[in-house]
This record gives sequence, C-alpha cells and structure tokens, in this order.
Amino acid sequence: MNLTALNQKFGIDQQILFSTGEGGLPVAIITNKYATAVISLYGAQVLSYIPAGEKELLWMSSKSLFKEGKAIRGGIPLCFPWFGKHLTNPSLPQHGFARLSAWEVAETSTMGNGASQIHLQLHQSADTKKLWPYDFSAVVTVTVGETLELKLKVLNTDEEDFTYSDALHTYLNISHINNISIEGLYKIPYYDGFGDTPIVQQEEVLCITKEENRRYVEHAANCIVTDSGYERKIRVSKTGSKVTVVWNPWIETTKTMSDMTADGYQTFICVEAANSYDDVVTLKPFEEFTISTTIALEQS
Ligand code: TA6
Repeated sequence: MNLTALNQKFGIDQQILFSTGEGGLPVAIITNKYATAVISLYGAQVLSYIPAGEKELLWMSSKSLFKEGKAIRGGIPLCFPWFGKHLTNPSLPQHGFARLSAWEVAETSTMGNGASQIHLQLHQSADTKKLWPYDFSAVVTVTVGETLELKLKVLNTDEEDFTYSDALHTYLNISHINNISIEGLYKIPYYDGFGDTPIVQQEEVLCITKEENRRYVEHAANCIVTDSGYERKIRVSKTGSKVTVVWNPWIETTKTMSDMTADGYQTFICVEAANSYDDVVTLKPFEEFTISTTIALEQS
C-alpha cells in the first residue's frame, strides 16, 4: 500500500501520519500528549520514542543502514523466529527474518486515555518459507503513551507444531556507558557470551566496564537502568519472557561493526526481553503466544 492509501486508511488526524523515513523506508510517526515515536514498517521496528519534554529513550546508530535486506542498527529490532544464529544453519540471517521483512499495517487506534496504538502484521510468504517452513501469523502492537509498549503475538496457522525463539532487542539511549548501572539482576544466573555454564551474578547492580553479552535465565523481573549523566532512570519491564539479555559490544567488537561509529558503544545499552534457551516457545496449530516489553521513565 502506498503512503497516500496508508494515510487514508490508517492515518489519525494530528496523531498518526505515514511518511517516508530514512533510506525511503515507510514509517509511522506518532504524536500525542505523552510522546512522539517513529515506527518503521520495515522490520516493525520502533526507531524513536521521546516522552514529552524528555530526551530520546531509544538509541539509533548514526551509521545505521536503512536499506531493504539489511538490519536497522538501533531502536527495537525484532528477532524472530530465531534469536542469534540459526541453530542448525549458520548461513541463515542472524536473529531471523522479522527485522528484514516489510510488515503490513493492520489497524491503528486512539485509546481512551489518549495513547496511540498501531498493529503491524506478517504472515508466511514464499520468502519466509525458504528460511522457516511454517505458516504463521505474527502481530506487533506498539502502544505509545506515558510508556512505550511493544508486543509480539505469534499464532500457529500451520498444521504442525513449531518452535521459535525471539527477542525484543531494545537499544536504550544513555549519556555514557560509564554513567549507568543496572538493577534487577542480582543473584540471577546468566550465560556469559555464548558459554554453556551459567554464572550467578554477584554484583548487586551491574556496571558495564567491558564487552558484555549476558543472557540471564529464569529472569522475568524488571530492570532499572540508572543514568547519572541524564539524571534519569529507565525501567524495562516485560511479560511472556524468562530470558533477559544485556549487551554492549565495547571497543574491539564495535570496530568490527560497519554500521556503528568507533565510539557508538558509549551511548547505548541493550536490555532485551527474550524467549531462548529453556524458554523457547512451542505452539501447536491454533495456539498463540505473546511476549511484550515496556520502556518507561521511572517517576522520581
Ligand atoms: O543480543 C545480543 C546479540 O545477540 C549479540 O550477540 C550481538 O551479536 C547483537 O545481538 C547484535 O546482533 P546484530 O545481528 O544486530 O549485529
């Protein structure tokens, strides 16, 4: 559907506008009394969320590509139907095809409290079936209000059971990596990088002083990121997920990433709700499952 048709069918006056974003990719721009947000239809990826009168909560790489076939580096990329490398075929795209697909707008609405909602959908296609052989219906719902909520609902429309992993790979915008600490992970076991022995976190709060790629298991609670530079706390809460990933590539790994500047790692931390490890999702035909994450400024 072109932009004119999208605006006619799904635009909401003064609130939801479809427009051309960077690289010519279509975006929904949402503005209401609570916040402004930008959502890319390519990848169903939230690119920006700025609560009224506040700084941006999501980080976007200044070198990100905005190009079909490439992942957008920042915001909230959607990893589905697998998180990380494909288990049996590492030549398939890392983190699945959801972030590389054009999603359709299914519905937009204004909620009773004035928050705005957009629903984006993706089904199997000849292209997705080459990568993952199942029929499915995925719906992403983004609610832009006092908080930002992102939900991914997956329905099995196949005749067979299927299993998937996923992540809502949130890049939080921070003043500097040296200025933050993360609460909510004390005594939680995690796999360090791709290790296979869980380690129990001993630090009451986590400060990032090197490359981190921690995959916390048995963790459904909130994380609070305190940023002394921006004098704010960001709460990341979730439902339908027992795995939390904390990732920052630090200096050396950043050098290997062509879509990030050398100092890019200094201004984001990823805190991700995931279904992975023992928490992958298996659905029988007609069953559905929802994972969600909510990003909010903690009110002091
Ligand atoms: O969530 C952490 C992670 O899985 C890391 O291992 C790292 O590769 C990161 O995601 C980014 O992946 P990407 O494919 O977007 O470069």
